[in-house]
Amino acid sequence: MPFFARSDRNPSRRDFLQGVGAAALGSSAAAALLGACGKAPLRDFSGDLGPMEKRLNLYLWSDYLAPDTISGFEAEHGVAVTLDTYESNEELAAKLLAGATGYDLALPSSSLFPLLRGRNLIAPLNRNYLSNIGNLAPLFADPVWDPGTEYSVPWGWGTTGIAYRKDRLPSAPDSWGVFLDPTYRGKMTMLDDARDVIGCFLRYRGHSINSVDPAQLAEAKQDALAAKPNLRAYASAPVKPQLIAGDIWLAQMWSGDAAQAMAEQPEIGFVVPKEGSMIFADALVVLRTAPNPRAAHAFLDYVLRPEVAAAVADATGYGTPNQAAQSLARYPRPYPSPAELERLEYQRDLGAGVELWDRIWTEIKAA
Ligand code: SPD
Repeated sequence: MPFFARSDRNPSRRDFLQGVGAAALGSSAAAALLGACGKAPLRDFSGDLGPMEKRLNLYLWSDYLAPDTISGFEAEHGVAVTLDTYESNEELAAKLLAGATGYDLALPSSSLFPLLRGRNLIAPLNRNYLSNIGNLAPLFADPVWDPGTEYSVPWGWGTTGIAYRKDRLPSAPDSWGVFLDPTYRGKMTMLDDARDVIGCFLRYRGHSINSVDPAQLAEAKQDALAAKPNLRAYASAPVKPQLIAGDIWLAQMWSGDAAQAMAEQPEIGFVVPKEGSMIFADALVVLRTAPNPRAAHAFLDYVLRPEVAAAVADATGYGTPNQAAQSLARYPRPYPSPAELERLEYQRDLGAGVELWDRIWTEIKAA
């Protein structure tokens, strides 16, 4: 099955944040910067965007830029960039659904895209300002979540696997079942992400990571509950320093974040378990309330340049959707082969099943 290429679509996206609510709204440095919730007009950016604004406000996943991505853009365009970061799709969506304004660009994962689109939170791109959009690989120019890249510019892609300390384990872990084994109790973490935790236990039991079958989800929940006492925490980006220091030996992790840790600590390895795993893509979107749409489009066009995209891929360890960047990257990550794709599943919209997933995740976290 193709993974990023358009194959099937499920437009009946439900709010996967039901139940997350205001509790998920972390305080952010941007709070002071941002305007009153929900007061900004929903704009259309199809016409002339006028002169370049002096500011650009980004809201992105943490650790997802090259050191000079922002400074290079600022120097070239005379625009002052503000960067705020988040650690999960839930955090991003909760903030946007609560009506936060002031941001120009955000970087959701493809699995979140239908919700943002369905809620009219993101605007179609104005291609008159995107001279470099043709640099995208065909696989990403017409992706399943956004046919024709009408609303999004793919940024990076990766897989979910297990990062581990080679110097602490006798051999590489090869199964999601390692988290059920108390041998490494207290030395393991899993991602603070429902799709990844429940998804991996679904795969462990031979099911799809996108299953909404109540019986299969009940099985995955039991596994997650059985694994929980063995875990130090559910943690995403913050676990990297602990893995590098040797305080954590096994961590469910996204491939790029694992590559960043491996660059600092050669005793770290990364595997995709034999049962298979998930593959994801993250893509930049322009928010309907963007106060600086011209600068937002200029940034999109800037990061679509091969050399800028290659630097991002090298710095973050994630694959680049930019075909022109592949030959420039120092550490190119080839797109998965058909054989690899048989073990990887693209995270899809859960439809109405999102309510059950959300309830199960809430119960796992509360246990
Ligand atoms: N540090 C950047 C992390 C990006 C991870 N995005 C993938 C989310 C998959 N659920």
